[in-house]
Amino acid sequence: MITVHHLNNSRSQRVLWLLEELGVPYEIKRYERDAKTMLAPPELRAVHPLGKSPVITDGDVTVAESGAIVEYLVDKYGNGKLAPAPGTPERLRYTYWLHYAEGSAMPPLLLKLIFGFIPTQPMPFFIKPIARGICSKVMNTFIDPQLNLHLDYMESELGKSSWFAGEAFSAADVQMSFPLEAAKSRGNLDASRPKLSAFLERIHARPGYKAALEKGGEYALLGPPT
Ligand SMILES: N[C@@H](CCC(=O)N[C@@H](CS)C(=O)NCC(=O)O)C(=O)O
Repeated sequence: MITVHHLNNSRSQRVLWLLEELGVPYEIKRYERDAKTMLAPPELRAVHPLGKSPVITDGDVTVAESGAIVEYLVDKYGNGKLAPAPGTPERLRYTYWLHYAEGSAMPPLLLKLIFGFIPTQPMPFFIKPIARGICSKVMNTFIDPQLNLHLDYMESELGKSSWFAGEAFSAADVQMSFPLEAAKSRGNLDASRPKLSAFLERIHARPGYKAALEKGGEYALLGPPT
């Protein structure tokens, strides 16, 4: 039996969704973020040394890192589902988006989270305006322009085909859901990008997505922009 080590409000929601789409049974072991630091609890390090989510165990196999988990599950349990045939142009696009989601799209989104967080932290009163000034400069001159560059690119790519890898829904779309949901919740993705907005609406309407959400519990990335 596959166990998903599931951290609340995290990327492991995407793994639950993939398993629902594949129709593979699984169990969930739940972990709660520290309310102050937002870090995963130390027990997750007993499963994998980095203690990050997602991580799955399948018998005596442990797999961490979302992209690797997606590849493992689709290869082992997909029976040809959710991945374009090897050697096709769609397969190359599939591999590209599978890596792009964490390798290129997430870093500026993480920076946005951190640089938005710094000015809210306790610090001597005379430092606060300086910290706020530096963070807003980095946000305006680097982070938001980079995010817009990526969002424009993704918007134009979704103008070429219905889904990221081509005309068929694939696990690359599952992998791409997290950066797009994060971009929406961080205020960078709105109706001015209709293809990406429609993509989010389409995935959120899928029965597998809804079933995973019900099982996973709270997922703040679907809430109002923060
Ligand atoms: N690139 C990794 C990122 C893993 C990651 O940073 N996960 C976050 C949750 S979305 C986490 O575990 N945060 C809590 C912590 O760092 O302690 C992946 O896709 O698996």
